[in-house]
Amino acid sequence: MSTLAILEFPDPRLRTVAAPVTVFDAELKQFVADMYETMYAANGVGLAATQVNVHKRVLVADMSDERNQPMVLINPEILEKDGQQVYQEGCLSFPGIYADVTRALHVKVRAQDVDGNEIVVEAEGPLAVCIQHEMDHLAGKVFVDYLSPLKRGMLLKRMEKQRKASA
Ligand code: GNR
Ligand code: NI
Repeated sequence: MSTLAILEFPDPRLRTVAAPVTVFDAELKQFVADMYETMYAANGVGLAATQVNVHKRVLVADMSDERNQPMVLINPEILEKDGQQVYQEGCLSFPGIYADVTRALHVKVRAQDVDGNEIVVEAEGPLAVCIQHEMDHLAGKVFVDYLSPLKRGMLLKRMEKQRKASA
């Protein structure tokens, strides 16, 4: 296993649209293990393959306090979504910045597991936020895209300042 490097904004590779996974082999299983290791090492609740510069439709998440409920969704598709919630989001690709984003409260997602078997996941609240946030990454979208230009500019300037201060 190994931890993978996480791309940080404004890296243009974060805008890549991921391709569907078609081969469910040992290499994919190794990649998923590396994504878990990377997510846990970075104390993230989720991670999309896009963030580690692999442009395939793979995401991992673990919303549990004990960090012992790993979930992987391959080729995820939203079947249903409803309701609305506002949640303060952060992103490993935007260190140190947080902002409220409005998303669906409840999502029903069809995906595949590492063996290629179909799974259907229903999620509400924070897990639903996380799944939508990760699915956005796979489409080349990031959470600051939802903010007003003014708010986005402020936060990105703040992030740049912190980056320089810690360099
Ligand atoms: O670790 C993460 N925390 C988080 C908090 C609120 C909403 C979404 C997230 S996902 C983020 C990890 C990440 O960047 N995934 O892409
Ligand atoms: Ni993110």
